Parts: sequence; C-alpha cells; structure tokens
Amino acid sequence: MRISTLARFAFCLALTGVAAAPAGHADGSVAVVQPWARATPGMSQTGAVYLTLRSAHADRLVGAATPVAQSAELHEMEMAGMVMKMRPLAGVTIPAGRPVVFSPGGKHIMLMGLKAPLRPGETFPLTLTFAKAGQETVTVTVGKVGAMGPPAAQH
Ligand SMILES: [Cu+2]
Repeated sequence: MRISTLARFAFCLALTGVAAAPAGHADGSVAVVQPWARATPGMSQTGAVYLTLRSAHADRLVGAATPVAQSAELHEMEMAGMVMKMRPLAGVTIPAGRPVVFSPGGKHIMLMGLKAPLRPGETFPLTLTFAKAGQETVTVTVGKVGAMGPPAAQH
C-alpha cells in the first residue's frame, strides 16, 4: 500500500515537472515554432534542422545540441559569386517581437556526425541555448528528403 502511494506520488511529480517546464519560461522565453528536419538519404552523416524563433525580448541563439548527432552548428547559406556556400554563425540575434526564420536556402542548424539516418515521420530532441532564456529542448519532426517546409501537422 505504502509503496503504491509512493509510486503514484513520484508519477505525479514527473507529470508536474513536464508541465511546469514551459510555464516557468513564460516571461523571458523564446518560442520555437515548428522545428523540422529533412530526412537524410543513404548514409549521409549530415542533416539540417529548420524552425522559427520568436521572442518578446531581444535574445540570441548561441548553440544547439542533439543526442542524434555528434554536434550541431548554426549555419547560413549565402551566395559566393555564383555558388551557394555555407557559413558557420557564432550566434543568431533574435530581435524583440520579430520572428527569425531558419529555412532551406537560408539559416539552418547543421547536424554533423549523425548516428543514424533521419527517417520521415521520426522525431528527435534538440536543445537550443539562448543567451538570456537559457536552454530549451524541443521535439524536431523529420520530413521528406528535399522537403521545403515542415511536414503537415501531426496528431
Ligand atoms: Cu550547413
């Protein structure tokens, strides 16, 4: 009897912990909208995550990490003459009230050293580090190879 009560208590604590995390950020938080990644073909060891960041207060994205890859870097595509090149970014400024969009052909979070291919429909956690808001972990949904936008809303 005592054990089952304790177990239930622990379970409730776990639920409360999950529910409290986003609420605790309510004020200085950065909204991470529709994080998604492209599926990776064959044995490709690199992938890219796209998302939109929104914050009521000016902030700066300074890093990213995920258990599915050895490292995650902030990158931007840009034209160098007639060639698209990727440039690493030390950070990405998020102006107050203005969304910052990461999308194919622009900014992205590059996943280096993928431990397994990313398959359409899969999800994985991504932890973003902001200069002011601290760390936020979001769930990334994998879309098709070569997709240009997030996969359709899922249940
Ligand atoms: Cu890149």
